Amino acid sequence: MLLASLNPAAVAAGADVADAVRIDGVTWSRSDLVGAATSVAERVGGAARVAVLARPTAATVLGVVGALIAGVPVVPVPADVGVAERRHILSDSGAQAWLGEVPEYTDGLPHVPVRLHARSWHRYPEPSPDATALVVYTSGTTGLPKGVLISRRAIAANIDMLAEAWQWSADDTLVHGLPLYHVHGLVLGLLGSLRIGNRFVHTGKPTPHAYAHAVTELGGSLLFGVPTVWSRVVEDGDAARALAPARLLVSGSAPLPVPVFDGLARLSGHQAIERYGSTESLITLSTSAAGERRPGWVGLPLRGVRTRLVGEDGADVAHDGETIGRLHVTSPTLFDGYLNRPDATAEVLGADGWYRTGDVAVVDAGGMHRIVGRESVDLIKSGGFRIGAGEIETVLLGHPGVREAAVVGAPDEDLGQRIVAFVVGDAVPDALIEHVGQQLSAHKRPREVRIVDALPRNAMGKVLKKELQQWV
Ligand code: MLC
Ligand code: AMP
Repeated sequence: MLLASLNPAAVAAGADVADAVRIDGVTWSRSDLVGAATSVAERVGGAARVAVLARPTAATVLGVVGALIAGVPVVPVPADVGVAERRHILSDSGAQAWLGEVPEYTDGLPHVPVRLHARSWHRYPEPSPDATALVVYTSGTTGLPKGVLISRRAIAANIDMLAEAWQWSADDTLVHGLPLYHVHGLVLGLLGSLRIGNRFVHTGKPTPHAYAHAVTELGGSLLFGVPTVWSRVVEDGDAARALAPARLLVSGSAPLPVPVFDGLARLSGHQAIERYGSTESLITLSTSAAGERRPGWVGLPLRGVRTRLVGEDGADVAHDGETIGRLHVTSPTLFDGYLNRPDATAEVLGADGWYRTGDVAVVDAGGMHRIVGRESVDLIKSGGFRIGAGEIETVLLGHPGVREAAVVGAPDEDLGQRIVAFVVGDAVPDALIEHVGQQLSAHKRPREVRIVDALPRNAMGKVLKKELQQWV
């Protein structure tokens, strides 16, 4: 069973926990969560797919868990989504209803509210492990985000692999304040907790104070964050020291800077676990609770994962800790393709079952991996969010005051990278930032728009992004 701790028979037999899930001021016991989510399942059963506006609320938890109990794939929609992105996600995914919170614009879809106090004790058969659990939209270098088909089998396998690596057990209290529309917060954080049976605390925003409070007041033991979260914890100092009683601090979704790793170790006494993955592959590499944690390195393949480092000529490169190659992975956790996009799927997922991650890495003789960067400058990671330069450029070009646009990721101490747009035209920068937020998501807004006379281009007319990065 995917959400093993929610097995109704076991819960009815007494396997209950009074504070299984805490989110947005609501605390669910495990039996209340089973009863309420099953009542949601009864209302969506038979739907092909449902959209959930994934704000960090109890309604989102019920919507996701209820749909999973009924075997209905969930399309998590970013909490801060804009018009164009929302329309694309709804039409591309074929979602038949909004489940959970009422979005501001329903785009003509029916809305199925969830009732926090309703209960049902109906028993649903466990859906096939091959069935799609989630369709998570994620950015490519160009175009609108693609729907990644994630099976129930992949999620279950990933959580079990991580449980082994991190000695993650029902005794843990997992804490995070990350979005519930991406793998990190949703799959690992929420679904992981409901599979393992540990207590789950969502802090709302992942502020240093909230993390410290969750450890000191709620017994938080296993803490998840993107590097921006950990860097802000270190900046705070007191918050970092307050994390000392925790068991494990885990960082992922973007590179954890070495000074942040060192700062956490100095202040909290914890060497953070670093793990690496993607929406398409789930988490494939990690350091472990019992093994070496090396700043700047993301660890070893999890059980069942194999990796290859491929050189320019297509041959494997040496595992000498220095030679850089393209990272390919194969794993029981890989996605089942991009929804409606066999072309895009074939570009990254070979018939041989290897996923071309788009990241470049080195591996040392002991199998430890270091992520060196991405193959494409057009995939930006900002605050742990994956953002395509192309989708922002397309939206900018849709503004009447923009003739040409090019977007780059500039190095940023807090966010890893920050989005900077170079524009030829007569638009006002703030209006363009606002325009992107309205069309895409708030977190895809450029931090900075620079109006320039011309973009640097090569003889073929292609924008020289590497050169633009020097202009920042
Ligand atoms: C942001 N702001 C802007 C702006 N961008 N204002 C004007 N113009 C812009 N361009 C505003 C925000 O709205 C906010 O306002 C304030 O500035 C601070 O914004 P911020 O710097 O972005 O910080 P914050 O909102 O606190 O967000 C930081 C963060 C967030 C770390 C909480 O980036 C985050 O949740 N990241 C997690 C992403 C994630 O989960 N990725 C996992 C992908 S899965 P105000 O008013 O709100 O303060 C994956 C697989 C794997 O990668 O391996 O895990
Ligand atoms: P996403 O699809 O949002 O899941 O983003 C996946 C990408 O995030 C990966 O392909 C990497 O580029 C990056 N990433 C995730 N974890 C790490 C990490 N620990 N170190 C470096 N990059 C990471």
